[in-house]
Amino acid sequence: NKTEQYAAKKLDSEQLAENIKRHLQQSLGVDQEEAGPAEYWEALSLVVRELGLDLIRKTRHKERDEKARRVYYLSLEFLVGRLLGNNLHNLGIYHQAEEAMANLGVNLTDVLEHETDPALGNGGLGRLAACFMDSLTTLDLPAFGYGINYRFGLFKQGFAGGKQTESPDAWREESCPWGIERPKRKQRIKLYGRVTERAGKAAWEDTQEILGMPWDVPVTGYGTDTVNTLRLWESRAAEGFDLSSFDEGRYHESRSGEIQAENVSQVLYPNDNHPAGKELRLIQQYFFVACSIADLIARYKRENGDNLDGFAEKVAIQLNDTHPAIAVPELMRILMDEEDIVFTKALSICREVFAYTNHTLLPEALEKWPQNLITKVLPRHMQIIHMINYHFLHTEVEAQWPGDNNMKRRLSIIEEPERPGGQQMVRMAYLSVVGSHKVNGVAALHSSLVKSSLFPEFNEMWPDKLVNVTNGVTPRRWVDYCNPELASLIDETIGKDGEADWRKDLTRLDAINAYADDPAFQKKFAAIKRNNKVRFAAVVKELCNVEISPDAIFDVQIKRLHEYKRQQLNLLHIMALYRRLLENPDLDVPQRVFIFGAKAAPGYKVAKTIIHAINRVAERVNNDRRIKDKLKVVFLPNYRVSLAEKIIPAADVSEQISTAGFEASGTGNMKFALNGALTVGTLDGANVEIAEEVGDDNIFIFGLTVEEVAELRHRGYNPEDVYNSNAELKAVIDWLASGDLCPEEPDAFRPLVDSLLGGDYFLTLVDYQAYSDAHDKIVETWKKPELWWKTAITNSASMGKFSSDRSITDYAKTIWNMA
Ligand code: 26Y
Repeated sequence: NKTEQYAAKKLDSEQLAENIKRHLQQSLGVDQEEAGPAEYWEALSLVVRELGLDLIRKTRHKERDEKARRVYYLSLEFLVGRLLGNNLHNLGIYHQAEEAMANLGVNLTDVLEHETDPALGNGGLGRLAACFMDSLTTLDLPAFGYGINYRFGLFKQGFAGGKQTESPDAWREESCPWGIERPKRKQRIKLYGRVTERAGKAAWEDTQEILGMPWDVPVTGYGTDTVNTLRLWESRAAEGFDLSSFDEGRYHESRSGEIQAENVSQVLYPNDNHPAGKELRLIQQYFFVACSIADLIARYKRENGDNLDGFAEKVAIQLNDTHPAIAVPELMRILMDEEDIVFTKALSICREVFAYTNHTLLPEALEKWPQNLITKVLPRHMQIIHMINYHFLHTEVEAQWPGDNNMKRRLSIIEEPERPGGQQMVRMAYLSVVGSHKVNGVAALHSSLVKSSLFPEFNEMWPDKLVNVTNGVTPRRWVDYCNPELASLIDETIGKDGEADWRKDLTRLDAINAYADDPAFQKKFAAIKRNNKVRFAAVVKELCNVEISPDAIFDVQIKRLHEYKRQQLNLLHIMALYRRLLENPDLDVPQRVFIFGAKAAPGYKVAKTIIHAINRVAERVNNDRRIKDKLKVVFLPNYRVSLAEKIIPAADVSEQISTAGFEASGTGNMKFALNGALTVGTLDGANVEIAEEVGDDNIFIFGLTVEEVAELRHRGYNPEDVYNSNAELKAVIDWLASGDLCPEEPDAFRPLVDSLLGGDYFLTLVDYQAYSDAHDKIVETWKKPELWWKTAITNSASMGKFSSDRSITDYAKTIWNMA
């Protein structure tokens, strides 16, 4: 059977040790005696990279022979996390590597901690792309990921007086053995310039050019020899770039603001769900899209010859949100201007090739670019967008709603200004829908809202276009690698060989449900959770200098800071718990620790205020002896993938408390439940499906539903009414507003208080009491350990659906036509 045969597994610890020593000496130039954990990390990474590159080559040969369709996943973000440990696990040589290191006198766990965690993404969307690459490879699907090799990843977060500080994340400075440059595959792309007509054809001229240098990262899968490529582009100045514009005296006013080539791949925009609308961001999008499309066309031609007739059969391109949507006019441009294919045929090729995933319904997160900006940076693309729009409106919309100009205006890819003097805007989501054959949401509820609220007219025009693919997470990183004790317990209980391996078929976990009531199994499961909590408590001590007891309930909310995710609801409730304890210090309640991790977009004022407030409350609560350690609050700085790997296995309670209708899916919710945490959550995103899988008794659902939210908004809602009718809520808001928590800046929390009392768009106050009641139920359950562990085990055992392998299989079947 295949899982036993794959190549890397044949390496034993002695061979590994030899290879490590060879790289120490020959690649790093250090003697064994001089080497510390950092050098060992690099040497072992080079060994694994060697293996990876060898397998990439073999994968490429195999794919060339099989001539199957390939999927190209285009994403501005790949939040891959640390790679060494995960690759060792996937390749099946973790234990050999551990032994090899031990024989060399070093501890592998220490070595792994020396890897800088690449933060090439903001949050959920970027992490999903990384889980998908893992699954594509594990499932042996021919795939490339295309993105940007940012020099600076997401900023590093610190706290000063409880406020967020940001510093640059120069993650490659240390050394990054994963990527290898491929100068042979570099691309040259154009920007700016103008379009003229030559012999009846469009010519894009007077352009500036930049180079894209590909940087390949091997992506391993579990139990397979397949290794795919994550190809990240780095921008470079094309030689002559500056000189030629100087010579021609083209450095006049309108061009003086232009960017330097190297700037393009310099920094990841730190906004999650809120576009900055900057020219450089548009250039980033076009840069990586143009490099990727040129690269995949060149590959197609190498393998299939110059005729593009069979292109759509061999190529599937998935757009990770609208960020790479400029790929639609880019492929059109190449097909029409360079391959002489007529417009209608080019459009039908595009539609067969592209599919678009929507990750958000937040109106402010939907990308729109000023038409003038696109005209300036990509003049030919703007023309093509107009051609697509004209065809769409006057042929397709006209056929569906003859003579309905209002409908044409509503569905136009170009949004007309509401006020005179306003700008025309290009709606990137509409461009993506019109240019694709399938559009998917990321959880059942979200996808139904995409149909009913976001794109109802498109759904009427093209009833089969809008579909659902529920998100998933890779069980390799999110159990096997981050929670090895749990992984072994599962192996011991249900077997791990071949078919039985839950790492490859997560639905196998269902067999664990038979043990949910078993006292012996419960004991083992609880012991593992406790070990994880002990280890995590040491991390908290080191990072926050706060002592937390592993016997307390660890209640965790980790995700980007956003008002719709409602960290403020969690905060208000903690403040109330503290007050309850002050009123009655002998209250018979279990110890609780509330744990936060979250970065706020640097320009998002209210989000930053929430961080500041949580930190100030934490400081007060943690230093108050009157409450006898019954309550602790910690906010871990610089939340990132490698911290998530330590937090999630140690969590008892998972906070998934977004306003219903706003969290498209969530993926942290899946990771927590998989690792045996109980969810307190709203009926939002994938929480709905998690509740279906675990059963209503095994999850703490509270709060308004999507329908109730709509109804309340329709009726009209005054937050002051809730504030005045709930004494506890009123007291904590007054406390926040009083300045008591931040005497040197008494108005510090005003923006938060104003957001709550002046509109409360995310209905935090409305859901407060239900949330508090849900927490009371959590405490009741905690007081009955057999019930608690039964519930926790049921959660773990019922997460089979949420493997990213299932998600990718769904994509392959319903969207990529590959399975
Ligand atoms: C336009 C730009 C500013 C922008 C940048 C990043 C817009 C959105 C984003 C990121 C969105 C995102 O991460 N969305 C999340 O995607 C996850 C994966 O599908 C979902 O689980 C999660 O609910 C959703 O918020």
